[in-house]
Amino acid sequence: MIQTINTVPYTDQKMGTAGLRKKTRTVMQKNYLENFLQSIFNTIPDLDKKSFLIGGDGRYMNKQAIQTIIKIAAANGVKKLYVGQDGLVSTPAGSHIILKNHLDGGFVLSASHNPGGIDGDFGIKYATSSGGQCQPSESDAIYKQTQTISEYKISDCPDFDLTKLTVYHCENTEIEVIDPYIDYIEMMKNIFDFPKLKKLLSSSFRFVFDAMNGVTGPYGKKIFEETLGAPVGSVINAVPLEDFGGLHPDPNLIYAKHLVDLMYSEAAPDFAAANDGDGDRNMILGQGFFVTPSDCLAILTDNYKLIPAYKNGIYGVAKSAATSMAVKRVADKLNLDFYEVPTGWKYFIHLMDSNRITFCGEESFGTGASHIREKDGIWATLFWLSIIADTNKSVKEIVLQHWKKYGRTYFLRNDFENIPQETADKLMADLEKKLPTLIGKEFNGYTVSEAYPFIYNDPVDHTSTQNGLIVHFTDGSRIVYRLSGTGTNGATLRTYIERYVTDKLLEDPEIMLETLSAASRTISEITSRTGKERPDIIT
Ligand code: VG1
Ligand code: CO
Repeated sequence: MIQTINTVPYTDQKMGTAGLRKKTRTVMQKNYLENFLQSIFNTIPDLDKKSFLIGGDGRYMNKQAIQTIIKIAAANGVKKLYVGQDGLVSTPAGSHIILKNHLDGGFVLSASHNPGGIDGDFGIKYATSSGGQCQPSESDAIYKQTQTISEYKISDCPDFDLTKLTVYHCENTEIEVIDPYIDYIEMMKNIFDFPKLKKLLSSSFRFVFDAMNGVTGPYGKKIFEETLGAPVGSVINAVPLEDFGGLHPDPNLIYAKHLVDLMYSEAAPDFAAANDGDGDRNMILGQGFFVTPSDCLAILTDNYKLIPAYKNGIYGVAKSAATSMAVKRVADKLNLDFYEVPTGWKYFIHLMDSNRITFCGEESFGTGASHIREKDGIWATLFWLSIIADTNKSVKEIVLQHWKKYGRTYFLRNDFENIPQETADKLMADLEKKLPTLIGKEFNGYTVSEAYPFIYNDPVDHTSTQNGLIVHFTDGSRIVYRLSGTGTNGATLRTYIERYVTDKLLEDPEIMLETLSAASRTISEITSRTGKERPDIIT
């Protein structure tokens, strides 16, 4: 039976850089999830002809939320739902399932790399038939609904057992529990040379894949151990846990410290990769060596010919504005088209759909390609393994060779967290006004050559001045300022600092960027406005 429940709106359900992301306890409030879901369905016509995917990264409240989505979708007359077995699906595999089956969209329940648990975060990435997250015009329409919603529809059908691969019915909706792994693995086999990778992983090559207790555990086991022959135990933190075992499932030098420590120790294996909670981010490490995500994109692009799916040529490449210019140097050399977009993977979708790019990436540990419409942590890992299998070089040798050829872009992201929203908004507004006056001025020896807000117009509905402020210096260095759209504690100011050199290839990035980082603080007046002398997190 379908029930119509009266409700009152929540006014904070605006989607950010990657869907709706909130404290778990916020989402647990009465009708919070229901309102958001009904608001989405209110914007979609002809639901009786529409099919959606549901799954998540296994975090706290996933299972319950899936049952709620099923009941609300059924009450709204949705034709069919595909649900990942055990409620699991990684963000990249979800994108593939939507595209392969021509679904009308999907709900990936994840706050990505944010911690889980009742005191952690919860999130919903709402994807459309594009296979990627909805566009700003679509999230605006949904947000409007959330502000005026007065009722939602829900079925009283029972909870379904999602451990079995079977078909259920709720109202007129068919619910099929699907294997969330098989199609994704098949796609990877079609991109990479699996026999060659198998030779590497079943040799004496020592490999670790850290799933950080997120959803890529089972994917990693199936691909690296069962299919490619890596020794059992190569995939660590491989069981998706509701609280990620207390880990902050963000693959970077700070939150994956256990892995970094291993890679800088005597016992270091040859190669390690980590993925975030929902499997779209990656971190690549060699023995005593860390690859920055900006370099990762540049190096993968430079090596595209080694991969069967790309050997006959690729379209162009794109990066978010905040990402370093390293990939641009490769694009120039290889004569590939190059694009720069705002932060957030949704901005790459249009470039992929129009065959303008094949590879893209963000400095926030995201690399991917047009096989799907999300970034893809396992894809990046397989790509690195392919380069190693082909060249027989270590990670460090591969990166060093790249720097010798192209120069090195030192890059750091400084995050100032938990700033009162008003303070952060005022800082950015004042800085934007001040940009023209910076030109020609010198800060710690760096002279500003250009300063402007990043504006993106492709397609036109992406236009926004909220995409960051960019300051260029005469030596090619850059600073980008922007506010995070995924945080759940006040505002986070991110400053992205980069400096390009062709000598001094093996220095410490913090030392190489020290004076430029200090200049970034002077320009933004961060210390006088927030009292923060130093960033809270440097990645
Ligand atoms: C951050 C990153 C951005 C990334 C987004 C989603 O957003 O900076 O590059 O696309 O997270 O990543 P923000 O607005 O906080 O800077 V994930 O792994 O959630 O999908
Ligand atoms: Co993620």
